[in-house]
Amino acid sequence: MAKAFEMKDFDLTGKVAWVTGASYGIGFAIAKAFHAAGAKIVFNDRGQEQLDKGFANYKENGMNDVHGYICDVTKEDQVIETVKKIEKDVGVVDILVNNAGIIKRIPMTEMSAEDFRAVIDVDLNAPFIVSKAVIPGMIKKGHGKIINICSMMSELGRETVSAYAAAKGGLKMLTKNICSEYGADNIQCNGIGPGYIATPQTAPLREKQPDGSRHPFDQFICGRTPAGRWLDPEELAGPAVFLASDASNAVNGHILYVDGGILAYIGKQPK
Ligand code: NAP
Ligand code: GCO
Repeated sequence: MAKAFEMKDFDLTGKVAWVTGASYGIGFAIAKAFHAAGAKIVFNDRGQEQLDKGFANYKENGMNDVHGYICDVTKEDQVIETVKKIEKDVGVVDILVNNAGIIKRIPMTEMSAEDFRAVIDVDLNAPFIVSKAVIPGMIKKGHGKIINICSMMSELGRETVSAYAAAKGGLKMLTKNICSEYGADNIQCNGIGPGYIATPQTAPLREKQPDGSRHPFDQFICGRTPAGRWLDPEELAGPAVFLASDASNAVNGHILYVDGGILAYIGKQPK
């Protein structure tokens, strides 16, 4: 018989949480929320300059106790080395968020195989590499939480994002497979599927036009979102804390779409 629910089931105190690529954007917002919930925060970036910018962002938000490492998540040797450093400096990873990601918006017939592979490498191969590196520690510890940052493109396609959609569709299935393979080790692997979030990654889609008008894509997305607006990275915080906490121990292999209703909505009817 499971124990009775308590609010402390949402508490992350004492947990070691690694959010990949969390110097800014969605990863940063999730790391901030985990910190507020009591977790020890680990983040990484590809170079010292980016890492220092990340530390400055955390410091600006009163987070002086985060741990940061230089690690390109596509490089397995760097990832293995980083896990060793985390385990020595902070502790065995309890919560992993595979957040680091890129997008290249190029019409498919104009996209080079190299560009396609580069997106798959960060958005799909890296979550495999990093999850593979942290799962043994989670098994030894007897529990673990993996959260993969999926996308609307885990379910839908659109022009110019073939590589990204292929990666995020694959990430949805990798999530379900980790659930299937390691659920017996008390590891829960779920996804968060953000809608359209105002971060540097989507800045080009919100840029003002030369005549000062709104970007056509900006208008399009607001028409596809019931609330008629872009979402803020902070709006992913609560769902992420839920999936990282004991409150979700019976949730596994699920993609939680935090999209303001985009996937449920045919779109605003033209006036
Ligand atoms: P972002 O602002 O572009 O931030 C991406 C982060 O990933 C950056 O910190 C970046 O670091 C890091 N990164 C990229 N490649 C890396 C690598 N090889 N090794 C280590 N770190 C790497 O993106 P975002 O909007 O916050 O998105 C974060 C995640 O959410 C991505 O997986 C994205 O696909 C997904 N997502 C975004 C949206 C959205 O609307 N924004 C919606 C759904 C899903 P550098 O500074 O070094 O590049
Ligand atoms: C795009 C956007 C999207 C968002 C996100 C939607 O070009 O369509 O970048 O892909 O980043 O993934 O969930």
